[in-house]
Amino acid sequence: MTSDESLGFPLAELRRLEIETPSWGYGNSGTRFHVFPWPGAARDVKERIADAALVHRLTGACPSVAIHVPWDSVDDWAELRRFAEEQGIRIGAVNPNLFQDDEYRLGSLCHPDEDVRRRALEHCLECVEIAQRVGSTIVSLWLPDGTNYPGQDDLRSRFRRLVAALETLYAALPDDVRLLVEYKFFEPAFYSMDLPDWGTAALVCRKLGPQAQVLVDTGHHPQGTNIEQIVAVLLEEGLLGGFHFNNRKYADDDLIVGSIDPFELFRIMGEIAAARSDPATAPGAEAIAFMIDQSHNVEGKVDAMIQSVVNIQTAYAKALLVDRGRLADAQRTGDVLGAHRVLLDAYETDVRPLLARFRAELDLPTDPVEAFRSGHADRLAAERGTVGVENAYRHA
Ligand code: RM4
Ligand code: MN
Ligand code: MN
Repeated sequence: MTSDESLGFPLAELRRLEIETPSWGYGNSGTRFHVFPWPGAARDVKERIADAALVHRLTGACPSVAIHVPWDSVDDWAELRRFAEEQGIRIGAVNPNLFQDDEYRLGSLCHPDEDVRRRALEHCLECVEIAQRVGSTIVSLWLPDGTNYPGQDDLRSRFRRLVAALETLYAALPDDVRLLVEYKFFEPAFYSMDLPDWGTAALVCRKLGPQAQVLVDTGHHPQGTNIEQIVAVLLEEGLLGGFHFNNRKYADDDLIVGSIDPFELFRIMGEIAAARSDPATAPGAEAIAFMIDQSHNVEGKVDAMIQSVVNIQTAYAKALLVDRGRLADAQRTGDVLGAHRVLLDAYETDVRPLLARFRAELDLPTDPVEAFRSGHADRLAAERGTVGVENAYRHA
């Protein structure tokens, strides 16, 4: 195998892009209408971790797996950590679940009742402990709280409760653990969400301190939002903690990354490439946690995950090809179309040969999606069978 440095630019840079996959993307999932069972889909946490490890073996780019508590809960976390390590990966972000309990009808950390708020906070604190036991440095918080009707609750009081809860949580973080704060503009609540947008998340993180940063889920914005500009501003402010990559057409669709709008993915990765090459923003850009948050309702699980990884690498490879010097010149001289064409030049480059060479140099299959489909899919289906799912209401 070639050493990373000898790969040269842009492959050495591409080699440094590590993408975390989510345990929940490997099991059966669906919409609120139905969950279609998939042959060979993972049935328990160990199979989910094994699938994440397989994705890493086929792509060389996914050395960690995010877990959801309690979906992935076990009695012995140290044993789960060892299991992951034996498979060749580590456990990444720990995601608390504040949305699947009857008492969360009116919210969790922002609930009007103090007892419910306390229990929600205790669950988050438990996740901080779990992070330490599994060797993770990220607790990733998505808050489903909100209201459905004007007047249902007092918006300022809810914000106050949110800040108070997060301050307690923040105080419990060990020095090497970051709290990533995810936002979402609607769903499950429809009138107000307590963390609706990047601005609110950034404000809260600023109040908390440097270990709190914003998590951008690409599916959590209103139609037409300029996500790359959010990314640019957060990078400039040292507040971009990580991503949940997926793609959407209308709502929080959690589709394969880059499947609907590959140009948007390129523009986002372009901001990251630019920030990594700028000494002022490089340290923050190096620490971004690139995670996929995707679920597969009508397609296979593992190959869809690999396709997302490949699409992110493709977008990043193109972003690395942007001629930054020419772009800066065009921008300085006010050459609007010239500047735009510099981006198009990179975007329209066929990077498939480059990526094939990259994978060959690393002794990886040149087409990892195909490698799974022809070499592993049938084996997993034979081993695991096709298992139906009772609960069709899991997707959020
Ligand atoms: C949310 C959000 C979270 C994910 C849940 C299941 O919409 O994206 O990150 O964990 O769904
Ligand atoms: Mn998410
Ligand atoms: Mn989501």
